[in-house]
Amino acid sequence: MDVLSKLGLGMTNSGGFGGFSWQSSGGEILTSKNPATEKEIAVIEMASRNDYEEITKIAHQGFLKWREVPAPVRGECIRLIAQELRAHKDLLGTLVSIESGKIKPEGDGEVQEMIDMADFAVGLSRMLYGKIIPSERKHHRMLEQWHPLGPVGVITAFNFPMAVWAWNAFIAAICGDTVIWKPSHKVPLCAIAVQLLCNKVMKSLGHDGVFSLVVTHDTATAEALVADERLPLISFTGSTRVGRNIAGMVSQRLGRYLLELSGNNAVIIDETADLDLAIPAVVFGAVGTAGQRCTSTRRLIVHRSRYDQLVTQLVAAYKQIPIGNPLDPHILMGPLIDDLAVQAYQRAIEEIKGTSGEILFGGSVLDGPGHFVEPTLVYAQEQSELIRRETFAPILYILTFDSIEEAISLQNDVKQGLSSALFTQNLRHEELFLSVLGSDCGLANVNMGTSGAEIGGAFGGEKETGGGREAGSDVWKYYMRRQTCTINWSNELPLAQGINFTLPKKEGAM
Ligand code: UN1
Repeated sequence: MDVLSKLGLGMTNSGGFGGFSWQSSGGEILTSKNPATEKEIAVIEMASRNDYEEITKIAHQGFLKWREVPAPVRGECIRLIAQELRAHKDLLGTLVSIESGKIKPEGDGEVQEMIDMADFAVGLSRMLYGKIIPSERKHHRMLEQWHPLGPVGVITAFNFPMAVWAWNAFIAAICGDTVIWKPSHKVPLCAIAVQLLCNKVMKSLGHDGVFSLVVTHDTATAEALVADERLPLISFTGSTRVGRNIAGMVSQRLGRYLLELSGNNAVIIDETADLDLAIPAVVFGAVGTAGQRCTSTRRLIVHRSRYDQLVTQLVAAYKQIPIGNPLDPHILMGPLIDDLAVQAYQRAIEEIKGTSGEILFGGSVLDGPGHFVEPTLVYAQEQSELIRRETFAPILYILTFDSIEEAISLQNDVKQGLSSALFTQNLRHEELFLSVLGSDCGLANVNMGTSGAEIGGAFGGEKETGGGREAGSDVWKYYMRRQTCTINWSNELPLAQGINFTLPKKEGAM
């Protein structure tokens, strides 16, 4: 395929990459398939357990050198990587589309997210500030400084096959860490293409072992990575179920973890909301990426007085959503990732039919080839167990409310806490929603949807979403170790807290 060869991929690829060379020693074969056609794209030789060992050694040796490269020089490497990403944006966006089923503008958007992240990291490479803290002791200086952490394990999900790695990897790299990436085995080619591109730049600059890759669907190898004491930080994006296991394994060795897990995001539409803003935001949030973002809108909490108007407009909008080949510029919704995802969608639909839920639109699996389903609207009388679970599919549950307090309480009454949004023109509602009495999520938006966050903010959520933060703001601190230093430049040894600890004078001493 043209796109593959232009990105340096073949029909057979190695899934283990450490330093500048492929490490795969003829492991098991993984087939990458296009979810829109179910046709094979290419095959990958997965990294074996031995390959993993080799790769981790390289990443560790790489770290010992990379940590000594000045941070702004590390930033310059990322700036040059961003140039390559810009030059290959169209090709990479197409590959995202082919392998993950995202529509092409979203595929391109994902590459843009990597570029934005790289630009952010370049600036940050000159701003890894420590603090000078006033010491209580005379002629003492106290300061905080930040050191690189080590090789970092980054485990990513299929739905953002490139960007989420960049959130972690570019920040980790400017912090002086090296990175071992275990991508979802559902989208290995995206990971291999990005590795090739980044390491081409790193090789030209002579920095070996900064970005490594381990493609595997072998649980034992993945667990070896999570349990590996050589990796002080494990960053994981995926389900709460798997995240819980990872947290357990990493805590066991007193390592550090950064989790970005399931979401169950709601949009509240109050009695004053501007529906011209709300409708497109809700449709993008619920239908974009075929409902397979952790930030996808899954619940719509609407004031009773706006329900009829809203549902009429939403159903009209849903009827117009073109579903099909994600590379076709007219298409707005592509396929689900695989058959398992279709089955999860079907199970949820069956459960709705068996309860008080009413399907207002959609609810069917479309004929193959490809894992296509209809975007689905469901009226729900109450927030049932089903609605409280995250189903990674384009199903939107609509609930009604009478007071803003009730709406906020419904929105918070789930175990997940990633993203939330309120559409209103009422200042009091807006302030309440953003106050301590308001949304309990990591992301809270007003007059815009739940998905499509910018990279500059810290991204992540509370409760079962895992508590981690990735991408912008000050999340770089996760990827470094903090050191508090106190320097005494006096001729005395005063103790903190005014403790007097005077040694008895030696006998006979003057
Ligand atoms: C995810 O689905 O794991 O805010 C990440 C968004 C994207 C990132 C989603 N920027 O929707």
